[in-house]
Amino acid sequence: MKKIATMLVIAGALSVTLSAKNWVVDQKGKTFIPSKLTVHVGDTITFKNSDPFAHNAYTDDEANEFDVGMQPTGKETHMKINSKESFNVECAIHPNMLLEVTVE
Ligand SMILES: [Cu+2]
Repeated sequence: MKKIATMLVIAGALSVTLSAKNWVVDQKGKTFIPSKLTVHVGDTITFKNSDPFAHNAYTDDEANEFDVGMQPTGKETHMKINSKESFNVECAIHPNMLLEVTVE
């Protein structure tokens, strides 16, 4: 009986782990690639920087608050989706950069 309960706990933990996805967004040519993402709560987004200069991705959304700060070439940063609220990510250095994140 105890063994079955343990197995159920493991199966439950596994399904949570498998359903959370990591999405990769590159910053290249002063553009977020891709520029649109559809994600779920619990997912993470990895921001890369392939440009030869720094970026500073951030969002004003309060529920999914996030500010990378200065991100030099080659450095990766991560954000976790905490709330079911769609938001935009912008770059504090390059005002034309826009990433639209839809949270389902
Ligand atoms: Cu930038």
